[in-house]
Amino acid sequence: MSTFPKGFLWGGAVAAHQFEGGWQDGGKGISIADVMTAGDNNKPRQITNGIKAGENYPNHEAIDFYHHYKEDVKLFAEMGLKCFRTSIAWTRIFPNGDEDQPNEMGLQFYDNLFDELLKYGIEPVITLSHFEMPYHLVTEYGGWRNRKLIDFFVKFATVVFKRYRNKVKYWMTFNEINNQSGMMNDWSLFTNSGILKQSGEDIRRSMYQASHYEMVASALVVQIGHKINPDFQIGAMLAMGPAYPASPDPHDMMKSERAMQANYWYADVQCKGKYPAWLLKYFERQQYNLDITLADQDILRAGTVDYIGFSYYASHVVQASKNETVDFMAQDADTSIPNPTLPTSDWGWIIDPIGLRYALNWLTDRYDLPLFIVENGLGAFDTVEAGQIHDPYRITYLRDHIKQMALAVKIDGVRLMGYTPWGIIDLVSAGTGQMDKRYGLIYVDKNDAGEGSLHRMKKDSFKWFQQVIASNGDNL
Ligand code: P53
Repeated sequence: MSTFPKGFLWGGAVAAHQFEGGWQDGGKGISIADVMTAGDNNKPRQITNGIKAGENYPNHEAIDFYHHYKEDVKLFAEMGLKCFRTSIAWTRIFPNGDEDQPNEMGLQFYDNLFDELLKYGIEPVITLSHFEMPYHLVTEYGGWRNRKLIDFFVKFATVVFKRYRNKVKYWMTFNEINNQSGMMNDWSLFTNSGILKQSGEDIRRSMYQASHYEMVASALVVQIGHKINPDFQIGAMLAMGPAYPASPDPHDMMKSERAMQANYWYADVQCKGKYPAWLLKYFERQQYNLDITLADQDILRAGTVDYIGFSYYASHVVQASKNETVDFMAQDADTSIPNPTLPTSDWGWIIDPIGLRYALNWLTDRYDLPLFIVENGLGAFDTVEAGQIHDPYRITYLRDHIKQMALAVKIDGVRLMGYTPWGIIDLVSAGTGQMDKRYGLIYVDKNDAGEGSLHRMKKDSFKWFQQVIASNGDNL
């Protein structure tokens, strides 16, 4: 008997803005991803003030899935995928975000896509908001600083819940909602919340306020979704990267605990329906006076999620600085140090399969909910040799993580719903805007400069994953 339950959701994950392209097709509006330029390992992506001539905006065309979806879904079916995680581009449905009526052509596109998936028995798994909100909501409303965004998001979610109520069962509200917690860079506040720092702004306060509105919006749509279809499974979505203490020094241990609290309080709110005590104390000390009403608190309590979806790429090591204060916001990048016991990817991400088992245990202990690994994978350079792509490094990465996942299920009793490796097909990197940071099991001929035929090719990892799925994870 195999380790994984019957019906385990083996799949693949992407996000609309990173692979669809067709940025102006079918009445689509401009999203925040459409104003981000290409960067690389050393050069951050720029967020431009609108679309500027002569800039390279990699998400505009991406891999043009919009016009290749039939061919690509056929490949997913050949791989044996049981599910496919993508997002619905908000700007296809509400191009500016504040319209009264949805855009029928956008709705039709996702009908076509879901029908195509269901034709092969592939279950769609849908993220409502994955770093691609309407840009208009940034310029006109200040992004998620503004309470009005709750209404716009709820309207969008309600429209798609109703439209796809018989086609989609698995949903997630906000992708990696906790990315912004560390405010490591401008990127995470912009992609999560459509916030660009204004001069004189207390950006931490804005981050907490925006996060609060997002969690209220999330809790509202959980309730609305369950009314529309009681079978809906609506999850949170976290970026999970456990923090390890740099040494047995209790200061380091406390620091790593703080880092975890500061990163995962979103899950406290979304799973338990209320803010953790330490954070309320922090708000008080900071005299933030956030707009958190009693009605909001009722909504949060009534709108807890059905499961936790999460991404897992890497773990982190944190070190207490000298004269550590009692400030719980311990997420600044300079506290993160290398892990001498583990290798890293070409982009410097620590490779730590056991950390995945740790994450599965930690989340289960803390929230006792079903878990869904909705992103995991290796961003790497691939080379095409005589029409083939040999990617043993990617196979090793995925295999080692699946082994740990199996232990978590078999030995630890973790309730795991599925596993969807990130970037099942090569796509635009969210962090760097690159094409050459490849995650796919399917290769797409396109490079960082935007050149290439867009031709698709199976990598060695394609065949490997096909047999993993066919054996329900036994044949690794
Ligand atoms: P890229 C940072 C840390 C953890 C997850 O990332 C992250 C990021 C963003 O860099 O994002 C998730 O493309 C995200 C995806 C993204 C993927 O990880 O920067 O949900 O949209 O593509 C991989 O290599």
